[in-house]
Amino acid sequence: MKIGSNRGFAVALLCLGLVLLLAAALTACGGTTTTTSAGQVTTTAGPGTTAGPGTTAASGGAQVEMKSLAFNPASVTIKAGETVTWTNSDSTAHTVVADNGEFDSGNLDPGKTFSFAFQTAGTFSYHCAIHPFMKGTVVVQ
Ligand SMILES: [Cu+2]
Repeated sequence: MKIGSNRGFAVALLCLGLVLLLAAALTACGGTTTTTSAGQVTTTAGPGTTAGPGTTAASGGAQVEMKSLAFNPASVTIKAGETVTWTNSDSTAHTVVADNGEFDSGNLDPGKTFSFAFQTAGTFSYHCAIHPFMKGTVVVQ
């Protein structure tokens, strides 16, 4: 009875050991796979549009992207005193010029930004001097 008991205990220990070993092996395997795919996803998504909306929410005012020969969004609404920042995400230079001449960014090469603070309420139309068909509107409340 004493021998049988010891033997059962040994078998139980062996089983436990095997289970732990298996669990460790599975965990290690799963962990490696997850890390690899997560790293790839992060690298791919990095230069994407994820940062855009986050920046917009944090700064107040508004962000406008110049991409594919267009202002995006074409119309933004802000409060008086807030700033609109234009970012050239295109592969060619653009400008941001108020139709009423109130502001003129000059040439914005790819990657450059231009900001303008709107102090008075109203609707302000602007365009790109290089591509006159690029038009946008800032509504200041
Ligand atoms: Cu342009």
